Amino acid sequence: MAGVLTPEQVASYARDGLLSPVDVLSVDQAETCRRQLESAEARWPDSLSGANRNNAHLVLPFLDQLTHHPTILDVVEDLIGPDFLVAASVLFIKDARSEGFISWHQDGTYMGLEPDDGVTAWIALTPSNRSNGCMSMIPGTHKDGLHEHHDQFDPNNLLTRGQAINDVATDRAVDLILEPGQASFHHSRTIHGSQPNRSDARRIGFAVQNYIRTNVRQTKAVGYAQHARGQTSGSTMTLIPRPQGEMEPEDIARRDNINRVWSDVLYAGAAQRRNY
Ligand SMILES: O=C(O)CCC(=O)C(=O)O
Repeated sequence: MAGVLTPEQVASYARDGLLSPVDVLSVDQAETCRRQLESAEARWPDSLSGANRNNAHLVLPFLDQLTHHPTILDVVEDLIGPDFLVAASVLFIKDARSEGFISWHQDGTYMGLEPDDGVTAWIALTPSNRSNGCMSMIPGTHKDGLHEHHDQFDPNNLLTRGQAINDVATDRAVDLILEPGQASFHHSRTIHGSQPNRSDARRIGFAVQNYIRTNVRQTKAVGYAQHARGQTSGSTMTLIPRPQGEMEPEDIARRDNINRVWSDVLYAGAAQRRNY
C-alpha cells in the first residue's frame, strides 16, 4: 500500500463509496491549471467542447500530469491496490449562471467496464460548493448494485443520455465541497448528481473516470486504457501512450478515435445521440 490514507479513511471509503476532501494541489497550482485550461480552450475551442471534453488528458500535458499526480495515484493505490490503469477523463465545466446539471446516476451504468469497481478522482480547479453546483452523493449506495436508469435527454443535463435514477434517498445526500486543488474520490456505483451553477464564476472539475484494476474488461468495444501504476500483466485493455506535447496531431488523432469508440459505448442502445 502507498500508505497516504489512514486506516479510518480507507474504511470510510469502503463503507461510503466516497472520500472527500483530499489535498492534492496548492491553491496556486490549481489556479495555474485553470489558466492553462482556459488558454487551451481559447486556442482550441472545438477540441475542448462538447464530446471533446472527454479524454483531454490525452492531448494536454498538464492534464496528463494531473491524471498521473503522485498524490492521486497514492490515494488510488490505497483504495484499489498497487496495479491499475486510467480508463478515461472528463472535464466537468459549469459556466457562471448556467443551467447545466447532472442527474442522479451511477457512473458504472453505461461504461461497459467489468467489474464496475473503479475509482473516480474529481479534482477541483475552482471552488466547488453549493452555490456553483458541487457534487452530492448518497453514501453507501455503491453496495446496492446498479439501479435502473431512465434516459431523459434533457438539453441542460451534462450527462450523455440524461440518464437518471428515480426515487433516490436525497435526504441522505452529502455535498462534496472542495477548495481549488482538493479532490474527491468515488466508487463507480456510488449514486451522485449536481445542481446548476447559480454563482457568477465558472465551476471547473477535472474527473479521471476512472482508475481501474488490471482485471477490468471493456465488454462493449475495444477497451483503451493508460498505464497508471504497477504491473499491467493480465490486462485485456489496449494500452495507449501519454501525450508527446500540447495538441500534437498524432495524439489528437488517437484521442479522436478513442472518443468515437467511447461515445459508441456510452450511447449503446440509446434512442438519441448528442454531441456530449
Ligand atoms: O461535475 C459534476 O457535477 C458531476 C461529475 C460526475 O458525475 C462524475 O465525476 O462522475
